[in-house]
Amino acid sequence: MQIFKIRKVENFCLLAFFPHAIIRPADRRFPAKIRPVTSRYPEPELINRPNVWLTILICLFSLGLTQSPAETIFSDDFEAGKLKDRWQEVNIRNAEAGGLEARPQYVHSGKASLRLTSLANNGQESGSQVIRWFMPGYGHLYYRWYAMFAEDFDQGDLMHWTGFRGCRIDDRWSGFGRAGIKPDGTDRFFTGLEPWRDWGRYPAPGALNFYSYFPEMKPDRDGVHYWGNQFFPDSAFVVERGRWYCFEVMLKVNTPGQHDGEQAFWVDGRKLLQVNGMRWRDTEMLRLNALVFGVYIHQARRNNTCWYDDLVIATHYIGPKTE
Ligand SMILES: [Ca+2]
Repeated sequence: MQIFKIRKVENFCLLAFFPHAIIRPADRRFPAKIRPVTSRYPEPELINRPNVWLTILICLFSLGLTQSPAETIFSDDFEAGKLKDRWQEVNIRNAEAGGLEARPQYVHSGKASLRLTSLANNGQESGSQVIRWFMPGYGHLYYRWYAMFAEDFDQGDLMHWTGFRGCRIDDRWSGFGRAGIKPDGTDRFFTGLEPWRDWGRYPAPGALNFYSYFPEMKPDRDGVHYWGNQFFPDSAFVVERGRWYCFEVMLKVNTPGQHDGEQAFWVDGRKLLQVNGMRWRDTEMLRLNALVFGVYIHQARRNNTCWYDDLVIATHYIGPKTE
């Protein structure tokens, strides 16, 4: 059974971490189009009625009949090529703020990892992030990765880390931005795995929890803002600095109209939290289709670094590396 809390968050703005959520140029949108059948290949009448096919496809997705058996949809061990070859957004301001890491003590396997640093910014927000989409999206996914926080990591109080996002299948940016606003069931959902210091109760980086946006989330005490609602294991898991962990997160979307969505996370192969009964969405137009790796700190007074390696995103449980 999870402990459910509402985080009181002041004076922060995710929009700065996701600048493209503010400026949404037309070329970043990918409207779903139904390609008309050409006269070159005459088709039966049914095929000339794309709404019928669309309805059938949506029904199949609803019934889970199109879910492939077990599929790895993306992986990155950060060994080859450039980050931009595999991540559609690389929001790393300069070399100091992150990139591929080759120093062996900061690599989990092979010869390279990903380093992300939140640069000191006079107590103002600061972050580095990479984003990978998998459009149009999935209904049930896991992502497994290794990560290590620097020995001197100390975010102060508030930060954001990694997260799955649900965007509309016709707008891959719909899941970004709008911090403090409750999703309406058709625009977005989000769940981050994050360390939480609870205002100094836990040593940096803090205790792991889900930080989630969904249509039934609870408001802040001011009754106006909706900051991410937090889900904790029964026993707090406080992340240690300077060592690698294997993390894994599962998210299952709900059937529209039902509370059958889920989320769960594991550390080093041990399941620490399972949350059932989630209503993430009210339409099939909203699916699980983006992953963000990032280090974002609300009041950045110093540099804070985290390393990532051996990421796999799959339709099945992955677990720690065995070789
Ligand atoms: Ca590697």
